[in-house]
Amino acid sequence: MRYHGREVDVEGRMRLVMESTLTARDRVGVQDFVLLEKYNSEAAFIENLRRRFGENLVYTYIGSVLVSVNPYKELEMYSKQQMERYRGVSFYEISPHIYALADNTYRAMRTERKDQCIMISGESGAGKTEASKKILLYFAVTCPINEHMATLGDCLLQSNPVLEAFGNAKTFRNDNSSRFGKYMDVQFDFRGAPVGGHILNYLLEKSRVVHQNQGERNFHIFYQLLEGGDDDLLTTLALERNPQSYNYLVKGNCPRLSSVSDKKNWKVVMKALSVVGFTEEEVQKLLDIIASVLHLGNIQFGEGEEGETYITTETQMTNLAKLLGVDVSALGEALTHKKLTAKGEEMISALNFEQAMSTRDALAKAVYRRTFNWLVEKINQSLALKEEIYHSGKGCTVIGLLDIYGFEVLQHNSFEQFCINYCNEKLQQLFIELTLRSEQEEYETEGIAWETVQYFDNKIICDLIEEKHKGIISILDEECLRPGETCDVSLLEKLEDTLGGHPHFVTHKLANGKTRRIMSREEFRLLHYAGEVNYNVDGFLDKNNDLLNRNLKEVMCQSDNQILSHCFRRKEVADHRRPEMAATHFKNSLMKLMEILKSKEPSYVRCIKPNDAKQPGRFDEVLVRHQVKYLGLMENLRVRRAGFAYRRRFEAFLQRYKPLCPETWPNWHGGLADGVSTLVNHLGYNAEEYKLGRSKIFIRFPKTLFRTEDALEAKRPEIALTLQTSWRGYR
Ligand code: AOV
Ligand code: MG
Repeated sequence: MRYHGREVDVEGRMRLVMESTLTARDRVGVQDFVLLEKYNSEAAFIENLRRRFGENLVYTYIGSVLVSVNPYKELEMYSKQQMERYRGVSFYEISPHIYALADNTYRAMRTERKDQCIMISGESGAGKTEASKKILLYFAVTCPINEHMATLGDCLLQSNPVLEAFGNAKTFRNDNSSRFGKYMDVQFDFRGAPVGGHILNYLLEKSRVVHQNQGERNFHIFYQLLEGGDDDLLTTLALERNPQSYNYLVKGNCPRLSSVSDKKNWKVVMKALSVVGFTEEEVQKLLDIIASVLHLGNIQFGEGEEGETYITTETQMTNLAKLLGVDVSALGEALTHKKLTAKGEEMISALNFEQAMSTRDALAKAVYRRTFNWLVEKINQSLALKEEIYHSGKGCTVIGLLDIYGFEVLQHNSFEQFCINYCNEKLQQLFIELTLRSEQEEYETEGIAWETVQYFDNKIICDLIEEKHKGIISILDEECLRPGETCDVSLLEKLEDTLGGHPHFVTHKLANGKTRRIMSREEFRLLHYAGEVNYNVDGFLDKNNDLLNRNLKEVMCQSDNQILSHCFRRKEVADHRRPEMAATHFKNSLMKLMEILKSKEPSYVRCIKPNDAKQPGRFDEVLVRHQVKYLGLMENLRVRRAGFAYRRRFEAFLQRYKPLCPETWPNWHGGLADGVSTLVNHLGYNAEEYKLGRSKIFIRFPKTLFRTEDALEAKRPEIALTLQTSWRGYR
């Protein structure tokens, strides 16, 4: 924030701002909400966001948290020159930027030698993935290079187009929506050069492979292949160019996007695959699989007189088996029959029409999901830290980047949205825990009495979902395991019995025995931190069970496509234990993720979506207010301001203001705390205005600091030289 040509930051540091670095445009509103005069007013908060958004100033701080509003247009602020501008400059010295956050995190890692993580959150389409890419680009461009890993930066960057092609899709909310969660570690050597990377991926939304809602699309790669692949390639894969010829691509009725060129992206992805280290053969095998999924969707069944099913599309079957690298008759058999083991004996039973259709879809989903996991594994091999660096004894430090799928409410919400929104609850919970905790800890270590800020703690919703025995996931698992007839509706009844009356759980049943008309009998509603969502239980049990018939697995593990034989292992077929259910597996992987994040020093980017139309220049206040509310930004601000807006280490404070007191000028020879005390007494601070902690002075009101700055300004001619050295020297 600017004050008489100086900038004051939240840490209580104050420094001169070169007039040339901040233009008049940069000064629109306040660039740190902490400096809002009416910091308690949501209206003032939103007005500040709006004004800055109007000037394309899409970034604003709340202390060290970066708030970002999606501009929905390319801004000229991400150039290499801009990166240079932010390099090594203190956080608050120039206008807020994602590069400033990246740079600050990087330097904190280097100077404190502590692992960092950057958590990016916000609802679907708010700009998380774009933010994470910009951070990665910043590291790739500005960090030194380790000569043993000269191409690592490229690999890190090029992993993105690959993962996006296979893991992103157009949804109602976002034309490039991440349909998987991603946590990426970037490892740096002792000189700060990136030397390795590792990606953890979370629950790909595989149901999209076989079904898309109206106006949505399947994963990008399918359309890219059909648009961009040359004629020879398509002939080898026995594909037609028109996406509408494929059952798995027609449901959303959205073959093309105005915002995306599938043809151009095809080239980008093919190039990226080679940069990341995929061999030509691997790419060929990968495309065989992608094509096979399309063929699989076109396999049709007929029904015999006795209810048995048979395959009616023989040409497709032949193409399919060839691409999957499996025996055509074995595959046909496995798509129409099920192998059961009862009392130690194997039995074969014919599938009816419905069962055959869902078996076919289950295979498509399994093949796609496993191939996606293989992709991530492959990328990880390319990014892996070289042994010699690992063992060089000088230890690496890490910056983790978390970019997950954002909170989403669709017209029809199912198991996938339930998992996605649960994941967002967990992340919000961590934000609350860490922002409040770290603030509280600072007051505690400094011995300062702290005023509690009231906030909504979403732990109650996390518990509702994940608590042992009585949480939704536990009940879901129980229903999946219960012998006898279970169905999605019986699940809903069980949920009602156990959770009816919970303040965040609602169904059509009212407490007085009447029914709530506006809700269907197949839905339950969760009152999430970010809004209400109705989930339709249809398909919950199947999706959670996530089973693939054993005879299909047997066929697949004999594939001569190396990727598939890697994805379907013989030992899995031999293992008769029941694998973890999908939701529980997800829950456990999220728990691990939370531990990883907690072990690192966190920074936050809070992304806001300005409108639902995906359009530039539109700032929908109602929508923004809702996000400001549920992201807890006002509370975040209040916590930052609770009592003390600024804090500053004794030595820095003394160094800067010592010219204002004859006893401390030019040098103070006593203890630091005494020096600061002498100085503020001389300046006439009253007890209300400040507190001395153990190593820092805490100043309650901005005006106190402004007054002191004014005094310094008045003395400036005398002390110009000292000043310059003091602010430059400080970090
Ligand atoms: P998300 O990651 O938060 O949604 P994205 O990062 O994919 O959202 O952003 C959605 C779209 O908004 C992008 O495709 C861009 O068109 C635009 N956009 C976002 N940030 C910027 C920016 N800084 N500059 C220009 N355009 C931007 V999801 O993955 O759906 O939760 O699951
Ligand atoms: Mg995303």
